[in-house]
Amino acid sequence: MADDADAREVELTEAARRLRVHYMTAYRYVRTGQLPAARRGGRWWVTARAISDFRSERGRPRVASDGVSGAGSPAALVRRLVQGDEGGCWQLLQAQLENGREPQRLLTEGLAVAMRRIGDAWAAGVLTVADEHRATAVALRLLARLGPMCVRPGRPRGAVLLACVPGEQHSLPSAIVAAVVRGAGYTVVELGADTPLAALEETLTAQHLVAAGLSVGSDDRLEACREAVRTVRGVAPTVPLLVGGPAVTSEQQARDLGADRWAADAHDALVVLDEVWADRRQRP
Ligand code: B12
Repeated sequence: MADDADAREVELTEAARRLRVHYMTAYRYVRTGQLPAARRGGRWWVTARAISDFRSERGRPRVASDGVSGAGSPAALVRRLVQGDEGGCWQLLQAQLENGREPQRLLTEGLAVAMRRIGDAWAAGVLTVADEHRATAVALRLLARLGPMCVRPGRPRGAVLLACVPGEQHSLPSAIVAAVVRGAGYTVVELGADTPLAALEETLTAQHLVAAGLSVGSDDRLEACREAVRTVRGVAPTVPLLVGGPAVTSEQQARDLGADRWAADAHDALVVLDEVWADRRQRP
């Protein structure tokens, strides 16, 4: 009886509710190996036992909650990003690489976490828009260094379009997705920040795609996202469409925007793309 109840699985959204944390926090626990979960049907599943174990172990530190431990805590990275100190940032990241940390992880659990903290500090009025711009400029150069290191052996997997919706200036989130997806063998057609609808149409007609992805950074761009989704559907109705970004925090929200799939971060985007790719290969 007790074993059955322990083994019963719930979706990660429900696990987050039971742990009283945001979905993205629970997701990061999964990603950093703190909360065991299984992926099925594009969703994460957690056993009741794993949730209660997590709760009871919560007091005992295992790894830093953001997955970055040892040399180069996010606080140090945040400080150097805001100072515009690229050399200092690279020193921290290089120490992590020498510690055996994967470049993909440094992007999604190092740089991304540091940038999110900068966002929280901006929202709290501690940092300015200028600080955000300075940090992003350095982060993009660090991405240019780490990106090529993300390449893993394997066969080429077709082309994926990635674009920020019209008016969207948050370029780093989708640039990180592009680096990780490119590293996994996909050809990424990366259109970057503020992609006009006409450029989307032109690329969709010119390119045979495995999938397309739209990135949205803030709520004021969600309407532009709906319009971009309509444009993609109009030109390439059979191309699977993913939506993600700081302003899209759930599968349901992505589907409400008209997309087929959502992913919380670059790793999840790769899992979803591999599912889409495998699915398309099976269809005649
Ligand atoms: C730097 C920054 C800026 C810079 C951008 C500079 C640049 N060239 O990129 C500037 C100063 C321009 C800016 C402007 C604004 N910003 Co700003 N910005 C940020 C900040 C601090 C970092 C962005 C970043 O790089 N994030 C880190 C990356 C890596 O994000 P990530 O979510 O981990 O990315 C992963 C996933 O989202 C996913 N993903 C991303 N794209 C895609 C696409 C697909 C298809 C898929 C499947 C997955 C996927 O994978 C990524 C990698 O793992 C964020 C803080 C934050 N939490 O992100 C605020 C933030 C995004 N900004 C915010 C806001 C409100 C604004 C402004 C509206 C402020 C204003 N009033 O002017 C404007 C809007 C501008 C616009 N829409 O274009 C809010 C958004 C809140 C909301 N939901 O609306 C945030 C969250 C800050 C906060 N805490 O409130 N910003």
